[in-house]
Formats: sequence, structure tokens, C-alpha cells
Amino acid sequence: MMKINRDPCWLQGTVSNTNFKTFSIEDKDRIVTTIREEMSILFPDTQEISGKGDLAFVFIQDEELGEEGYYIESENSRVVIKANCSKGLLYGFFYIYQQLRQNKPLVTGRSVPDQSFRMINHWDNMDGSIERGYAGDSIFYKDNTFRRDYDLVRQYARLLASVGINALSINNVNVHEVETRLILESSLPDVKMLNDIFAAYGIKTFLSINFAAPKKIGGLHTADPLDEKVIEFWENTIAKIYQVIPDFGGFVIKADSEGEPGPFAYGRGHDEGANLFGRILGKFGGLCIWRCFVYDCAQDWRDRSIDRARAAYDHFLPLDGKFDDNVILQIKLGALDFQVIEPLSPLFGALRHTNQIIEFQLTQEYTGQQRAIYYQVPVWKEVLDFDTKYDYEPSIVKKLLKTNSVNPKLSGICAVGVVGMDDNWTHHKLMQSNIYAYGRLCWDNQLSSEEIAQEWSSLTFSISQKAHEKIVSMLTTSRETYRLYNAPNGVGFMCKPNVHYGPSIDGYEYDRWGTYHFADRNGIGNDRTLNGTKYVQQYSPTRCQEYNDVTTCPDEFLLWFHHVPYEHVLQNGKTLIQDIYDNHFDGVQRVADYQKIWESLSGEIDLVSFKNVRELLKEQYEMAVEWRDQVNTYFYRKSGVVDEKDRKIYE
Ligand code: BDP
Repeated sequence: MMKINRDPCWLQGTVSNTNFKTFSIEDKDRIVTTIREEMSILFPDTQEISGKGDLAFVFIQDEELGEEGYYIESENSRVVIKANCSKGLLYGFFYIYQQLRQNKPLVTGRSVPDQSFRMINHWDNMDGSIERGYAGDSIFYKDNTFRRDYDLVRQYARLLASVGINALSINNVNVHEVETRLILESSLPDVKMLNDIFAAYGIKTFLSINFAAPKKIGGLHTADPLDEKVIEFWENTIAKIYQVIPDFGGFVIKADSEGEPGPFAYGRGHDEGANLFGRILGKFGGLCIWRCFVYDCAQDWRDRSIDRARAAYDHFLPLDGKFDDNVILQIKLGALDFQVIEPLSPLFGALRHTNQIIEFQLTQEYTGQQRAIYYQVPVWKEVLDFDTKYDYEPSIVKKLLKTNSVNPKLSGICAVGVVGMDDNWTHHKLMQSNIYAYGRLCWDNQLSSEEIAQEWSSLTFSISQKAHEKIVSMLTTSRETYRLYNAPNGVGFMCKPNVHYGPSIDGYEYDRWGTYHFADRNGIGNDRTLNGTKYVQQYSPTRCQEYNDVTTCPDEFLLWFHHVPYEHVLQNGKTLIQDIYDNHFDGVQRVADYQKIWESLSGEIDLVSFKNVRELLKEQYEMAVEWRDQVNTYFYRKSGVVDEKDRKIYE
């Protein structure tokens, strides 16, 4: 039986106070074996019988359920989980466990996921480091080889499956030298081991690959996607992978981005690049996931004609409809890069004939690096519920992901992973909530931020109702708190270069990355209007108009779209400069309040978690103060405008 030696997160308690004395399950595949094992862990008092158990897992045929949906039926005290496939049974099982653990009634009826793809992208390197990872080393690799801690991987797989995650890629999108070799025969037995552990939990495994592999490890002098030898290299390589791992998911590819090689080097388009992989992987039922994070990262800051925010749309919209049916474009939620506030990438809604998944980031690269509370459901809901206002139905993001994809089954959501070797997985105990929430929200887009936080808290801590409420309030307000003390009004990138932690207001201002705020003595912001870079035109006409007009552009996006004077009056009635001062004082105050709230939970929360969060809140407070003082001082020095409320701003 599986050893659970790690923090079990939301899978901690067992369920014994039910009427289930027996369970029955029809055999089909290895996922059924997983359910059986999980029954013995989570419902230890039940015994398996054949036929009619008190809790029965039954295969049926019901088209509406698809491969993953399930149906719960309850007759007297007997509960039946029905599904077409074992994945559905597995999800139904975890649903029942979670409801019972929360003392909630079992809702009978059908449950089908809203999003087909519910993926995690690991940015793990084989030396054990994780790009933008802040919760310890990789759980998959160390010292340039596989870590081979299969118990740990299995514990991770069950965490993911318990909230419905169904795909993951196991290495960094920036594929360095050693990782380029992951596709070679010598690595495949290890990849297969991981693949099989995840497959037993209904999760497909993908590899990130290096576009230039034919050159780097194939002995060719080119990686041109139309070159015969290159095609042959990929055909052989992919055929070998599927020989060893017949249910392998496919490739994730970052090409022509931030130094990664790609089709541009050979004068080819991204459709030609992606379709090469699509065609070959397709023969084996595999998929090619192609990232749209393509922009010029060697920009001259002096050249005001370039706007990085335009890049993904400019590159990919003309290719709409030109990708093979098993190619999926992976698009970051915002047009820059996982900032605290960014308007939705304009590709959503505009791209109508291409499989698409939206990319989130669980690891808190720009949002506190697992040392601040930053519960992400509000961000995700903002984008999923966003109305692109195109004049076709549906124009809401959560729906159009599917309807604008050629194959709705190849649409959905992915997120950069967060876990590492830290005992609690996520470094900050409260940030386990983001993994839980991510899975739950991908499955059910209707759930609210509060509902998911409540579920997570009650599955994770055995504490009073009042204490749960306090935790939920901290989580659900945390994104706003972080926003208040960070870069103002959607301007983004005021963080320290490279590390992306802590403030450095001008850190990126004269750099090559295309992320500028253009503050001078009169004002600040990016002019992306029709008079500026015209980025605003990439949205639907209605949204374009709204954002282009400084009087209707939402305050939180103001400096993303407009360059305005410090005295500009916001929709909330304040001047921009006063709003900046107020927000930064408020943000710090809110973190101080979190500290008080947390202290009031002393004695209720287990000691390890209590100390973990207490220490990290101290760090968050210090960092918030640093942000407040640097931002306020910077703008006071630029503008010369004093704070109306006469608070301490350093000169
Ligand atoms: C940026 C990260 C960088 C990633 C890149 C990406 O700073 O480490 O490689 O995104 O998404 O946010 O490829």
C-alpha cells in the first residue's frame, strides 16, 4: 500500500462515520486499481465485496458523461457512482470523499467538467532546480537524473487527480542541454515510470522538447521543420517514444521565445513548425501544445514603435485556422507576463478556428514567490468570466475556449506548477489552496472564490467555523491586498530584474524586455491607444472603444492603456497620485491585519502550519513596506505632489 509521508493537504482525514461498510467495483483498468487503493486509504473501514456494495462503482453508457463525467445516485443508504470510463469513477470517488469529509450532503446527479484540458506545466530542470520554483527542488529530478522517489510522485498524482487535473508536462519549457535528451531511448524507461504513475490517476504525461533537438542531439546541421532529415529525425524519435510509452500525451513547445530556438530561424512560420509535430504525434494519438509566448526580448527601449504587448496577437492571429487538428495553442492569460493586473490577452475571442488553452501560473513568480498570500481564484475568475464583447455567441472566455477550438476536447486551461521538495509542497501552507482551487475551478467554472476557499480550508484544517471564516477572508482578499502595494493601475513590471521579487521601480525601464512604465515628472503609463501603439485595436470594437477612452477605461487597467498626468482624476474620484499613495498605505495595513488575524488562530491551527504562516506573514509585511516606501517615494520625487493625508513618505 502507498506510504503517505508528505503533508496530505486536503486528502488528510479518513472517512469512517458513514453507512458504507462495503464497496463494490467492476474491474476494467489500472485506474480501477487506484480507486481500490484509495478506498483503503480514505475509507479504511470498508470492505470490498463483489456485486452490490453500499458504495458501488458501476460502468454505464451515457453519451453526455463523456470520458470524465460521473453520475451519483443514492438509494436509501446505498450510493452508486456511474461513469462511462474509470476516470469518471475516480472523479466521482474523490467527490464523495470530499463531500463526506466536509459533512456536506451528497448531491446526486450528473457532473461533467466545464473544461476539457486541465493541465499543469512543470518548469523543472534535471539538475533539480525549478525555473521560478520557490517551494524547494524538483520532485522529479536531482543531479541531472531522475530522483526516482515514486512514493512522492504518487502522492502528488493523487493530489492532482483528487481535484480533476488530467494532464501534466514534466520538464521546463526552456529545454536545456540535459533535458533535450529526455526524448532519447536512454531516458524513456524513466519517463515511462512517471507516465505510468500519473496514468493510474487518469493524468496524461507530456514532455517539453527543444525545437533544435535535431541539431543538438540528432547530428544534423539544421532543425528546419521542412527539411527531410529533420522530419525523419522526429518521426524516428516520436515512434520510439510511443513504442515504450503507448499512452504518452505529446509535446509542449516554446519556440522562438526568450532565446529558445524555433521556426523563424529558417524563415518558416509557427504553423509550419507546430504542424510538423502535430502530424507525427497525431499518428500515435499524441498532441502538440505550442506556446504563443513569442516576442522580441532584445528590444531597444529607445524605439517607441515596438510594443511587446502586441506580439502574441500579431504573430498568431494571421495563422488562425492553419494548425493541424491535434495542435493546441497555449496562450498566457495576459498579453505580457503573469503580472498582478493585466487585461486579457486579445487572442481570446479573436482566434476562432484553432484549438486553444489559456495559461495561468500557480507558482507565484511576480506575486510573492510563495512568501506572500496570493490566492488566485479572483484572477482566474476575472478572465474566465470576461466578456470579449465580440458580436457572436458565446463571447465569454470560459465558453469560447471550447467553441473557438476546432476540437472542443482540445481546449481548456493549463497552469505553471508550484510544488517542490518542501514538506508542505508549496512552501506557504496557505498557498496549497491554489492547487486545490485550480483543479476545482477548471472542473466547475461556476464555483465562487469563497466557496472554493471554504472547501479547501475545511478539508485542510480541523478548526472552528469562526477560524475557517478568518482563513477564507484572508485568502479571498489577498489578491487585492497584493495589488494595492504593487505596481499601480496595471502598469506592471516594477519588480527587481531577473529575480522578480521585491520592488525596483526603474529596474526594467531601460532594459531590453519591452516592459516599461514611462514615468516622468508629469505622468506615467503606456499609450496603447489608437494614438499610441494601437494595441487596443486587437480587442473587439466594443472593448477597443472602452479601453481607448480614458474616461471609460477601468481604473485598474488605466496605466496599461494610457499615459496620464499624476493629477488625472480616476473613475473612483481620486487623482492618480493620491490613489497610488492611498493604495500603498492600505496594502501594508491589510498585511498587518492578516498578521493579527493569524495570531488570533494560535492554538487552533496545528503548530507546524501556524509557525509557517506566521513567519511568512512577517516576511510579507516587510516586503509590503518596502514596496510602499519605494513606490510612494518614487512618485513623490517625480511629481512633487504631497500626500493629502500627510502620511510618512520618504523624500
Ligand atoms: C517568464 C519567466 C520565465 C519563463 C517565461 C515563459 O520569467 O522564466 O521562461 O515566463 O513563460 O514569466 O516561458
